[in-house]
Order: sequence, then structure tokens, then C-alpha cells
Amino acid sequence: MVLKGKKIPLFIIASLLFGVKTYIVYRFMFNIELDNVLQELILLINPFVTSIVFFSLTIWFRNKSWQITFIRYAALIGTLVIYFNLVFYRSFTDFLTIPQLFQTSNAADLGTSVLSLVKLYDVLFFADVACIWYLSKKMDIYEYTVSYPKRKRAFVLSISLLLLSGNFLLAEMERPQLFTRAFDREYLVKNIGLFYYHMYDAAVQSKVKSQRVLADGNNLQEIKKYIAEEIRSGEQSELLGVAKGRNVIFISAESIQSFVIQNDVNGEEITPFLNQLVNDKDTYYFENFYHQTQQGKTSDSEFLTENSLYPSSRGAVFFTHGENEYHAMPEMLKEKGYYSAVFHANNTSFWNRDQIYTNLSIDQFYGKDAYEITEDNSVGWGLKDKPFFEQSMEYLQAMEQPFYTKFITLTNHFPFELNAKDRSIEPYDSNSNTLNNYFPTVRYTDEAIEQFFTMLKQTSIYENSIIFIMGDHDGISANHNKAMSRFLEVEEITPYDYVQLQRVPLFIHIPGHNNGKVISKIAGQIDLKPTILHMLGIDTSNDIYFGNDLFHDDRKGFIAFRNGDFVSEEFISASGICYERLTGEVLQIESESNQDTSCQSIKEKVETELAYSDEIIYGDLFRFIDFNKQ
Ligand code: GP9
Ligand code: MN
Repeated sequence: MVLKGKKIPLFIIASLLFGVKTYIVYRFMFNIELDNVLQELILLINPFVTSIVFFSLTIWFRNKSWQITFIRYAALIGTLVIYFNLVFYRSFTDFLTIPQLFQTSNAADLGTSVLSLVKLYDVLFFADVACIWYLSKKMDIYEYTVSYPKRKRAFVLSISLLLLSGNFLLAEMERPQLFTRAFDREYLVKNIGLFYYHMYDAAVQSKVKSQRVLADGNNLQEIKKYIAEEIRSGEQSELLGVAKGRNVIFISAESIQSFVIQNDVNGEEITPFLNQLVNDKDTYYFENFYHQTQQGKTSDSEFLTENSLYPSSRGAVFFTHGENEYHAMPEMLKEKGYYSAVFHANNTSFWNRDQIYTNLSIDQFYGKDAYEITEDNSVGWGLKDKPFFEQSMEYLQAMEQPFYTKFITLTNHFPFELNAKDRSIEPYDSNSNTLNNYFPTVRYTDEAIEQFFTMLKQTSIYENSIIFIMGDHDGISANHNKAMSRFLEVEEITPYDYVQLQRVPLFIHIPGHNNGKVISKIAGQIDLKPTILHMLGIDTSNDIYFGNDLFHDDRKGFIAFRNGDFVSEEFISASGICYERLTGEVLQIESESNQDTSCQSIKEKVETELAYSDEIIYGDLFRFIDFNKQ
């Protein structure tokens, strides 16, 4: 390539190619929300600024073949970083974090899921890399290398750093305190690009690691004071002791979202059994119950439920802080004579469960090896839910009572595979196979839960138990918004709709109770620990947790999401927009005004609360407390 008689240096050609590619990925393959021209501009310049900064490092090599090797590998590694993020994004609508790279024990189990995320046209991603490698072998590439004098090298470096500062300055203008309030990875990637986001993530990682070493128990007083004043003041459960001495059967229903409840597809009911429970006299159904999970998905929902602490904003807390001291529900129940067990027909090391369950004081984990798994009785991720419950019954019947048990279903997991003979309803018809196939697997799980109830009723366990059914997290990510808007018959999925789609069902079934109803108050996974313990009549006054008893009116009034968004009785705050919760009306857009908004005061509480929970976990602060001696 020649411009005005001069050859354009290879590092500039590589920067341009890589910049264009990165921009295309940011703009068209990641679903990044752009609200104004400044955001568009930042997203456009960032890929080129980043490429120039990295590829121009090559001029510091005096040896020309090193220059070429550097450019080749920089292009290859850079492309792999983008590509891995893209594959991850297709499933989770999120970006990779360092802790996730170390969750290797999960990787082996992800087989079919990952394959369905890789597309044939992905080879195009590597086109510029192949080009650079090919050219550098075939043509006389040395003519395209440079040997600048020192002053010129310093000049190029200053220019690239100046460009970078310009990018960061614009980012800071667009999003003040971007780095200090960085709950939201999309904001980071949008403003500083994927590569600086990864560097930032690495810096956060080392900070988190040092926090445990430096922690002492001093901050616990402040945290306890916050909990006493803001969360628990005057807490008095209406249903205190309603299930005293009973067994607990907790069903964690994989990927079931509330939008399927009392809804139909192709004219067929999706969840006939759960719908029946909505109106059942022994059942409380929470229609505005939100999952609060992040990158740790099912494991985050378990963490929230057992501890009433928030999961990590990056990675899965089950992995990153699996060795911490906890004061989890199974431990508190053990003190009251309960035996605890988890049933889940997957590898026991998935999500590091085998390790953290011991720390949570769970007595027994019936994993994959406890089940008879054949080709015929499995699909997708493994043992189908119906044989899973059938085979679990034997263990359950032999268990000493009272027990606390958790059943984690699996069939309704992405990519929602199901053999035709197990299908009771047909898939939906839209441009998203994920959404289409979701409905038959949801129905399958609904039937499996119904059969489980039937089996329980044939034993004396049923009458002596309290049964919880909870959706662990969403199953349909924002990548399927288009198909989802078609199904829900709305024009588009706004940030408000997206938050509302994070509702998952919560049923509390108390055989013989006769006072059940549908409850519309907002609720979340953080609330389960105090709710369950109080229903069993167990005192929690010495405990440290961030949720509220769901059968108590004077609650703290908001459900916080890990990215700093929240839902309150009145408002929903999402993507910098404050909405009225019941109508979805936009009340204020954060970037357009600095005035105090109705959402603002709650937002501050949300951030304080998330920070306190992080402090406990990162500092492993419970090691400084003897909960029995307070
Ligand atoms: C894995 C199962 C699914 O054991 O719990 O995990 P998810 O991908 O939903 O977090
Ligand atoms: Mn799950």
C-alpha cells in the first residue's frame, strides 16, 4: 500500500484493519445501547485509538522481523480476546471477567451449549489476521516496517497517549465516576473498549485479592448498624413459626421466568401445574419476585438464598470466595436439629459446589453419581427432570427428619433441548430458536414438578413439609429481545421491560394452611433466608443479612440488582432511566439532568448496601464473628 509515493507502515495498516473489525463487533454484534451522539462517537473512536496504542508499540523494536512477529501475534491475540467475549456474550449478554477464566471445572460441561453459540461465519473474524500472516510471509514485508529515530518514536508514543487520554476524557464526560461506580460492564466496554475493560478488570481483581489480607472486623459495627436501622427495624413476621418443625423442600426451577406463568403459547397453557398453584389455598404466589443473580447464574441464586448476601459483580462468588466463613441457612438449621441435602444430577464440581457446600454446612450432596443416568433418560445437560425427581424420592424417604433439601432441576437449561416424545406443547415460531424451544422445556419441568408433588403426597413427608418453588434466574437473555417482543406483543423491549422480565416465580406451599394468596409486593431472592427461617420459627436476631421477611409489611422497600439498578414499590431504575414501576412511564433520564430524581435517594442506598455486602465477602468478615456468642 502506497500513499503519495510513501509506503504506509504495517503497524498503521494493522491498526486500521483491527480498528474497523473491532468497531463492527461493538456496533453490530454486541447489543450495546447507545443513547446519544457522544456515545456513538466514543464507540467509533475507541477501537482505532486502542489499535493505534497497541500496534504502535512495534516501533520500539529495532529488529524488523520482531516488528512483524509482534504485529502478527498482537492481531491474533486481540482477535481471540474479542471472539471469546463474543461467544460468551451470545449466551450471557455480558463480558468475560478474570474469575470466569478460572472456572475451568465448568468448561467441560458446557459442551453442547458452547457449540450452539459458535457460528460458521465466525471464521470471517480471523480474516484480517490471516491476511496479515499471509502477506507477511509472501511479500517483502520488510519494506513496510519502520526504523524511526528516537524523537519520532517519542512523537508517535505521545500522539497515541494523547488520543487515549482524549478517549478517556470523553468517557468521563459521558459517564462521571465510570471507574469508581463500575457495576456495569456494558458501560465500561462502551466507553473504554474491551481491552482497557480487561485491564481494569485485572486491577480490580488484585484489589479484591488484597482486601481479605487487609481486613479486620472493625467495619462490622457499621454494617450491623445499617442493617438494624435500614432493614430490620420493627420486623415482625405475620407467619412466624407457621411451619415450625416441618421439613423444607426447596425446588430451584432452572431458568423459569414469570412471564410463562398464566400465559400460553400457540393457544396452549405453558405451565398448567404452576398455574393451578397460583390459585391454590395452601399456596402463596409472589408475582413480583425478582432474581438478583449475575455471572454466577444458578450458583448466585443459591448464594442469595442460603446467605441473604449479594453475589459478586464479577465471576461467581461460589468460585471466588468458596473458602470463606459463612453463616448460611443450613448451618442455622443444623443447630435446630435439621439435616440438609442438595439434589442435583450434575457434576459435583460444577460451580465449585462440592467445595462451598461444605462451608455452607450442607450435610449431603446427591450429585451425578447418585443417579442412574442413561442415554434414554437424559437430554441436553443430563438427567431429565422427571427421572431426577423419581430417583431422588428414594433418598428423600430414607432421610432423617426434619430435613432441609434443595432440588435443582436441569432440563429447562439453554439450549432447551427436548426429544419429541417428551414434548407436550409445540415450540413457538419466531426468529429465535432459543425462545421457540424454551416453551416445551418449561412445560416439561412443570410436569416434572407436578409428578414430584404427586409422589410426595403418597408419603407422609408431604403433610410434614413446606415446599418452595423458585425460578433461579432468566433463561432468555437480551439477545432474544426481538423474538421476545413478538411473543409479548410489544413494540420493543425497553430497559423497563427488561427489568420486568427478571421476575421469576416464587411459590410457598404449606400443606393444610388454607390461607394462601397472590402477593404483589416486590420481593427478591435476598429475602428468602429470613423468610424461611422465620416460617420455621427460628430466631435470626443475631444474624447478618440484607433481605426482609416477606410476610412483614415494614420492609426496606427496594430490590437491588447487582449492576446497581433496582426496583422499589414506586420506581424502577434501569440503564440510567428512572421509571414509574406500575405504568412504565419515564420519570427522568440520568444523563439529561443532574437534578435529584425520585430514584436517586434509593440508588444511594442500593450502592451502600451492595458495598457492605461486598465488604463482608471480600474481607471474609464472618471469620471475625462467633454467631453463637453475641
Ligand atoms: C449446573 C446448573 C446450571 O449445575 O445448575 O447452571 P447455570 O448455567 O444455570 O448457572
Ligand atoms: Mn440455572
